[in-house]
Amino acid sequence: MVVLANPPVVDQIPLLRSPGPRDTFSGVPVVDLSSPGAARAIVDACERFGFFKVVNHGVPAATMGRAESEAVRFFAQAQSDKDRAGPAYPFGYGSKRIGLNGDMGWLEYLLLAVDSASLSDACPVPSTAAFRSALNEYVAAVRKVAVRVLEAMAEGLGIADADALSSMVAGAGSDQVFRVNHYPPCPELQGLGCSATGFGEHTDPQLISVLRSNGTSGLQIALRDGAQWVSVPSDRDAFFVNVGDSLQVLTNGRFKSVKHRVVTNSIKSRVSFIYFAGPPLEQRIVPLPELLAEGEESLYKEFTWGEYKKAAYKTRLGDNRLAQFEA
Ligand code: GA4
Repeated sequence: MVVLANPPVVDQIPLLRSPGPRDTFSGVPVVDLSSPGAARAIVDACERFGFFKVVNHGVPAATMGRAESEAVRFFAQAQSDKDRAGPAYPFGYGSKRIGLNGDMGWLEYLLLAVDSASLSDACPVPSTAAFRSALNEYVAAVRKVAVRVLEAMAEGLGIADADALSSMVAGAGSDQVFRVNHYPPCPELQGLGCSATGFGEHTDPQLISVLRSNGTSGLQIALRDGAQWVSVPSDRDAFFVNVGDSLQVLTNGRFKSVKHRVVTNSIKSRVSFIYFAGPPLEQRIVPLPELLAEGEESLYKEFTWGEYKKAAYKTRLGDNRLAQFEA
């Protein structure tokens, strides 16, 4: 067997086959959030893919654009200036290292805490007024989108309490995290047929994640339980929603958390914002009683979000985090 070493610049970062036009997924479900059919469409998309795109969400393009330009300005700084905003854990700037257990990706990022509807005061990054206010405006807007999506989802699932899901992530003490990712291009790999892994395959632990990126593609989702990876066409005007592990449990497996990853581009940089909607640490994550048929039992052992989060931080990115909680 011939083992080829990675080119030095991407040392330690796993390589992926570069996506081609045939990998493009034309079947991403599109939910028009302003339409009366949204509730049904969300449930359908969550059952089929655990993933969908949201249009007519009402967030002004200027809100997204301003946050993006400020992020680009932040990442364009000298490395020493960015490092001053680190380390990434618990919150701040990080580069290449993801999590605490050795995962690496071709990216730099900001991991930020959200309190109520804005960045947490306890989180000093970003420190410049312009970047902070742009992100606060964005976070307030994306959070509303998450709430509307979860309200429509509850309606589509036929749950009597319209706020059953949304209140978990928007009520007092909810655990909301915001992430700004920058995937620089990796020109060294151009023409080699392979690309650097930007963010390795994983599922998100929370209820849902709401993503917005610039016009550079790179996001891939797994179909048929990981048998096929497809590329999601980028759309800077839309949001993309992932079902996370906690929502999988709340629906007793009716919705599946979607495996996804990011492949870097050899020419263009990708900037993405992801809002992770999590419940308070003490929230019990168990199937909603209304979603259990008579006699149906939970597929999972009971746990709180705090317990799940703690366990998640001991795992590697690609691990099946829910496996240890299966009944
Ligand atoms: C995946 C979703 C979010 O980006 C995140 C990630 C977190 C991190 O980057 O610190 C984790 C990852 C994510 C799941 C498993 C653990 C924790 C990296 C990692 C290896 C912020 C989150 O909440 O979980």
